[in-house]
Amino acid sequence: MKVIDVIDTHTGGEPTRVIVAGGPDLGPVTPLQARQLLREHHDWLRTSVVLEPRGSDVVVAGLLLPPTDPTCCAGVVFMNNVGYLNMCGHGTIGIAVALRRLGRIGPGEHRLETPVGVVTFHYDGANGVRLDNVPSYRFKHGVRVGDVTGDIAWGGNWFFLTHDVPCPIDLAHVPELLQHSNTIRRSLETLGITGADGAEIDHIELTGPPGDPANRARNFVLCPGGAYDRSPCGTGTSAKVACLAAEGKLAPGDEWRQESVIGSVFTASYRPDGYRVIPTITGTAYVTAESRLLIDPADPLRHGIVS
Ligand code: PYC
Repeated sequence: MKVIDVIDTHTGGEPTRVIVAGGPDLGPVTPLQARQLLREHHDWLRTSVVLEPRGSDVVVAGLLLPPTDPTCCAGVVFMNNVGYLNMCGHGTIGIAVALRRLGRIGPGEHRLETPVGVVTFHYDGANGVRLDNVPSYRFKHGVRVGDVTGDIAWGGNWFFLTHDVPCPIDLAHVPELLQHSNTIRRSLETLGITGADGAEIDHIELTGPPGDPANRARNFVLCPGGAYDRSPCGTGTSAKVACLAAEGKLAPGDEWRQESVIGSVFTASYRPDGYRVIPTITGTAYVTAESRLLIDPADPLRHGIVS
């Protein structure tokens, strides 16, 4: 029987399953190297942990790694139902509270290695995390995709962001929001519209008015595997503030309160970094379970329901 220890958390409703022990021995590798090794040789870990029957399409997992940079508290590789992410904002907030649960960090500043660079975060000792994300930027403005117009931006993942939304952004309209965002994603592919260096745009972010007037906007984010983000999406909110900065609609240090489709909130701001910005994202995460996953060699679905 193979045993994998996980800590489950949620950040604004979006789950992160933190893999603490039981993964393959990858040696002293960076998260970028680890991601390649996992993709090529150990994808069973992702499919077993994330896919049904143990997981679901919504789960993002984060494999904890020993840091290769001694100034970092850990390394991480994020993965979902279809593959591996570059960076994950809600996941980083979940990782922080899981590291606390493990007794590996206390309140204060910490650094975390990810496949797209080191991110720093401030942990408040309870559930609050303030994360300085990777440098983010608007790549293209006013891009026409079928019936909608939007921007392409990098926030640690590639996003197409648009205000052209055919219905209110709320839970009652999730089927229409999924259909609309999936249509945009397919059109981007068909039209050959990409991020920098031909990178696939695998996140679609729809923006509308907030439900709570204390907030600035509400979003709906389609993730690469077809699920929608229950949180306001850390990398998506980073892409959003990069676009607002490029338009001159948000000054450095000013606060942007971003609501998700379920009404959970991240607070964001940024500081300039040349042509890019460093977004700061603040949110809360809670531990929901500490579990031991068992992989029985006799189980034909031991590595998940893989399509
Ligand atoms: O919070 O960055 C994020 C994220 C990416 C995909 C799901 N959540």
